[in-house]
Amino acid sequence: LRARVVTPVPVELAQHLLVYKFAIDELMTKLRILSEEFDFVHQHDPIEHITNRVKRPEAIVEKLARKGLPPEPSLIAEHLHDVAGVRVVCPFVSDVYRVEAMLRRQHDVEILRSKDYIARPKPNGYRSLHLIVRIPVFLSDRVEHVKVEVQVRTIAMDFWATLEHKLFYKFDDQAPSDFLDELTSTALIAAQLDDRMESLHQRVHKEG
Ligand code: 0O2
Repeated sequence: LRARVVTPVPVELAQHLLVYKFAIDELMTKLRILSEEFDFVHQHDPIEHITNRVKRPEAIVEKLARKGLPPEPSLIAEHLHDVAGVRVVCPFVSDVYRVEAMLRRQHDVEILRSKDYIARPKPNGYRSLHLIVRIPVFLSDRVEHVKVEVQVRTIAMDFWATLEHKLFYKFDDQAPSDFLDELTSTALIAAQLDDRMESLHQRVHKEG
């Protein structure tokens, strides 16, 4: 078992995190509307499912410490991009870019950063589209512009990333190289599966 380092969390930090939950709520509503409306118009839902999480306060304090920063709530907005996280799982690769395009068209969603690990997978084979977006959250006395990390990926990418995370974690970052090679080769299989499913999807659209 991994030894857990217990990190003290200031009370103000927990309170500060509420606005990240609201940002997730806003974005979830936007994504649900896009999913339902696109399905209604095109008889195809580009979103299979969506999950979300607010980073645990302990993990925030640890990440700030890794960057050499104290656990000050005022430092979070500038230095951490993934306090609020939304993961959108799509049936096909074309849907990943469709979801991105639909988000880009929303005037109140600013896309601050985009990393395309599908076009350029990580060396271990990890694929996903990562967006850092900023959306307004209307509070009782002010508007806050809050960052959310959005990971958009296919079912196959999600399957691989979820299992890779589980398997890698067991080795405490010290996995043997043949194990890592095998994991990377399974990522290629997932990518081939996505390509073949995409071809079938295109065929259904042409012939259907
Ligand atoms: P968790 O628990 O998912 O939050 P930054 O966060 O911006 O400082 P970086 O390196 O720019 O760091 O982030 P990156 O690589 O764009 O995205 C980090 C997140 O992507 C990770 O969050 C994972 O969710 C996911 N991810 C990136 N690489 C891999 C990978 O090789 N395997 C798996 N399974 N997931 C990956 P966290 O913070 O690690 O964890």
